[in-house]
Amino acid sequence: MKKFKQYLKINEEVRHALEQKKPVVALESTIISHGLPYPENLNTATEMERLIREKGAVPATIGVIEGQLKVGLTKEELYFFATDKSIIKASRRDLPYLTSQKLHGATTVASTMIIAEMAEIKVFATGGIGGVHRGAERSFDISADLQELAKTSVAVVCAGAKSILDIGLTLEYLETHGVPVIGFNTSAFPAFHTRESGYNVNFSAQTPKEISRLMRDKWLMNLIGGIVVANPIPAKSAMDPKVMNEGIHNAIKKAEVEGVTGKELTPFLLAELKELTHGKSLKANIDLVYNNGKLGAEIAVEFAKLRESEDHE
Ligand code: PSU
Ligand code: MN
Repeated sequence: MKKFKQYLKINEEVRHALEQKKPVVALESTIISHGLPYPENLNTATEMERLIREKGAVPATIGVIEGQLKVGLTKEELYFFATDKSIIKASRRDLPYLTSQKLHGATTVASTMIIAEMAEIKVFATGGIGGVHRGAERSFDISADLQELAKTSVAVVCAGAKSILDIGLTLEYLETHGVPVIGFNTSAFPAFHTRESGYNVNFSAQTPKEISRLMRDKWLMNLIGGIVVANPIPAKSAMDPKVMNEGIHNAIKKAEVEGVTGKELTPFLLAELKELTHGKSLKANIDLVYNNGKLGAEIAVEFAKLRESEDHE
């Protein structure tokens, strides 16, 4: 048995699906504990699971409870992540601390990818990825999500990256590390609340099936690492880029004045942005997460079909 398995706790439904090679979609818990306010966070997490099931895949929300790496959460556990204020945001560096001290942690994109890979889940749907922060040449603040995409073989379906980040540098970083960025029915790299960022994706795909083939080829060729599937926010939910940019500018200024850095910075900017846009960004955020959940499930379904047909060859 692989030694890391002792840390993993995969729930019955997910374990069954994985054994049967059925489609499974991983989901993160930082978005629940630190990305959205209560009760919207709980409703979103619950509805996300429902949407994924509706598309014929099994949702696997990931988080750390009492030092166990949990894959697939119960209703009570979702509630716990949505309401407990002591849960820390846990990225790669935090995992061994949590397991050795038997603590709780909400997993980021990076740590969710790690745990998904341990469980052999290949598709993960979320809101937005972390990236290179504006001013990173001074702060060195580059999200561990990018390093994870460089080395962990999971496809991450997201609505791009928020423009609280330097999107140009984020894309350069991904290019350096050989991470394909695929636009779903778009040539523009989306900026979370808006469908465009002023930057382009590397490639675009029109169907979930095309994306599943790219995943298969990348990993069959042993090109280890992740894939970013950039799925723009639905047009009806998208926000005005002018309003967003102004909000972002003010949020970053405030963070500088208050000296917010490190892992606190992303949640701080997100909360500020919500204030500044009077909750409109919250609705956009939830809509794009659902949109990603649905696409993630469709990709997982196609990927499972591909694997099945290969098993018969
Ligand atoms: N971007 C969002 N919402 C989020 C996050 C990012 O729009 O909730 C979370 C994700 O969990 C992501 C993490 O992995 O923040 C990145 O944090 P940092 O920049 O500290 O690496
Ligand atoms: Mn950071």
